[in-house]
Amino acid sequence: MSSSKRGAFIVIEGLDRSGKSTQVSLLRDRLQDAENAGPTKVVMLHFPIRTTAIGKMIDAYLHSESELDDHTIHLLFSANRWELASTITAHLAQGTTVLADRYAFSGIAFSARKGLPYEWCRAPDVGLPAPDLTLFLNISPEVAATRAGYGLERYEKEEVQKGVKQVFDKIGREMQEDGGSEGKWVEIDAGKTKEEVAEDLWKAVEPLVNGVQGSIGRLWE
Ligand code: NYM
Ligand code: MG
Repeated sequence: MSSSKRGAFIVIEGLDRSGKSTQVSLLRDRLQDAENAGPTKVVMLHFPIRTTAIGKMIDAYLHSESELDDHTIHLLFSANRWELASTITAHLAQGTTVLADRYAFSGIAFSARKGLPYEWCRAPDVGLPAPDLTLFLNISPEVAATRAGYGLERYEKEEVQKGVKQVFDKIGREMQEDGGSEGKWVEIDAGKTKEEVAEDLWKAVEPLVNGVQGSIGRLWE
């Protein structure tokens, strides 16, 4: 990698049971032994990061061990990203690829679904390191529900996922129209087989494997 390049920041988004976690792991492995590039250094983050003090509060909420006001939990999810922001930036500057399983887009989608204003939901994430590429694993809530059953976490219900999908679709439309500081948004058909989805993801990611030019963007600035 030439010294003028930095690592790429790649985000994978999608509904629960869209195959995200599987695909993120496959993608990490593939990035690590990308042939032409030589081994790529990759760091994988899964938001929410449940090990920090804030992450533990989020985890308790998701397991319904605590009740929190909708605004409060929204801000905690955002704070959980901000506590990793400088780590992300440092990795990118060192030429490491950062692969995130969920990011600010999940934050907006899951909270706006509850009726919180869209702009209010977006505001706390303004200025976070912006992904170069966001891959949205597109699956209908109906198909997702037929996959091995939902877990016991809050939000893992078909009617919730339907609302979340509507907000994700709005985010996708805006990102595709705008093409601004928040990087590229690419939809991947996640209803295909695991292998086909992995192949489609790889096609989108491969151009970034050798790093990217230019400084790190800031979300919605
Ligand atoms: N979630 C995740 C939010 O509601 N807001 C956020 O900002 C993020 C990052 O947490 N149902 C929700 C989406 C999921 C849940 O995520 C846990 P996962 O990827 O299932 O561990
Ligand atoms: Mg989940």
